[in-house]
Amino acid sequence: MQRRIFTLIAIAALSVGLAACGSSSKSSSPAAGTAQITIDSGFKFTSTAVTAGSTVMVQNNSNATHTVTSDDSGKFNVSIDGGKTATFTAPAAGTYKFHCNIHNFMKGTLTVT
Ligand SMILES: [Cu+2]
Repeated sequence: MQRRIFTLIAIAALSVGLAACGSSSKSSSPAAGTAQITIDSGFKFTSTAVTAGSTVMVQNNSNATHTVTSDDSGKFNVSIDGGKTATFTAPAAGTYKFHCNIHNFMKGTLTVT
């Protein structure tokens, strides 16, 4: 009985270790300067095509906070503080129109292949 509990603890510790390892390598993979969506100081989105399921990096080069929010609700929605970056997971292949929730005039399109 005691041995069984020890085994369970060992398995739990191992899976935590694996999860930590997986997340650390994931967060370091998008190198600086490879943002797929950028926001310039003119409140404009620029985007390049991304692959389904990949990590999409958004770089906010303005001083204001913006969001990248899919027009089709729930596909993606991320808020990026001025001068910062944020990431989200690309949805299934398709063409997605998106906007900024804070500035309604800001619109962009993300192509997922
Ligand atoms: Cu905005």
